[in-house]
Amino acid sequence: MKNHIIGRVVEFHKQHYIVESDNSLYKCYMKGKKNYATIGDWVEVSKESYDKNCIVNILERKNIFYRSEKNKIKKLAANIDHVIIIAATKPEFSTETIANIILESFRSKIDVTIILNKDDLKEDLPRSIEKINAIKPDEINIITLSAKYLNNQDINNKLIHVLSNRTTLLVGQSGMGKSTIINKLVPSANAATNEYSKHLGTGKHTTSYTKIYKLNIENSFIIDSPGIQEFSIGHIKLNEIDKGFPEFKNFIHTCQFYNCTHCHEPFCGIIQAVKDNRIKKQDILYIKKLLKNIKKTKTVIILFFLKD
Ligand SMILES: Nc1nc2c(ncn2[C@@H]2O[C@H](COP(=O)(O)OP(=O)(O)OP(=O)(O)O)[C@@H](O)[C@H]2O)c(=O)[nH]1
Ligand SMILES: [Mg+2]
Ligand SMILES: [Zn+2]
Repeated sequence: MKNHIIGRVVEFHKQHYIVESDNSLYKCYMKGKKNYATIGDWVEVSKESYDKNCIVNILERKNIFYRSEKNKIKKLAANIDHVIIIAATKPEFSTETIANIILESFRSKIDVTIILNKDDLKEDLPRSIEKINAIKPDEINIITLSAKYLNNQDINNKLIHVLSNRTTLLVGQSGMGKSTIINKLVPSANAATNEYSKHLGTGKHTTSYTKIYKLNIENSFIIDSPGIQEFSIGHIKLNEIDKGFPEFKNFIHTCQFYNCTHCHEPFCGIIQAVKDNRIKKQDILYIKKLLKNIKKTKTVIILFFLKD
């Protein structure tokens, strides 16, 4: 199979992919649309011509990060180590969206950091921090910065340690400043940025495709993605999220049923731990907030147990 190569998807456009293999780039299409590849995937490509190659196989993934939109499950990225959620003092951001991204990170067991951008817009800063703190679990760090005025010293002090030695996905609503941060981290990137007021009018985001950039730090990559309009979590099952909650982990192994949903089953370790007050109060409050975002009736029962 001389004309078959293995590479990584480094750009994901609406109709095509760019795959990198041995420092060369290949424009590719997906063979069959059913199980499509996403950014970060390692794939097998059948080389056909200069600008028409076919992805014929997706190699096994370390993980995959999804979002749901109108009951459709969309692949956002694969084989990533870290998610940075970007919010900003302006325009207004949705805490429900942030909570949902946190939940998906828990489900896929990917580390999360939150960046609150545009901290130069001082009058909106305290309220924005308060909004994030209301839904953020303690173990997730929040970094405040101003992408527009970010200098090398800020990058060293605030960002290098969270970006080193991993592939990070930047995700957030339109206008939060994802591409502005990319341009500061990778000056050759030239990622398009735009006044948020302009695209709020049209509902369009500035970045229209997902792309991996190599950082000037060894073994470190960052992914810019188009602004998210809807990040729902219809694809997440309760018995998947629970594994991501540090407090749940200690009790889950005592559930009698391997597929326990911790709602109604007898001999459920979680329900028992809640009854015995062995899950910390602040974690219960946090879990409650997040679970409220999952609009599925089965969570009602656990919410009952998690009453104040
Ligand atoms: N005041 C201020 N404006 C900023 C800052 N960072 C970004 N902006 C501005 O915010 C607007 C949106 O920035 P982008 O980087 O295009 O936002 P994005 O998140 O990539 O947006 P999409 O590609 O649509 O998802 C641009 O006009 C930027 O100049 C900042 O730190 N302070
Ligand atoms: Mg952008
Ligand atoms: Zn259980």
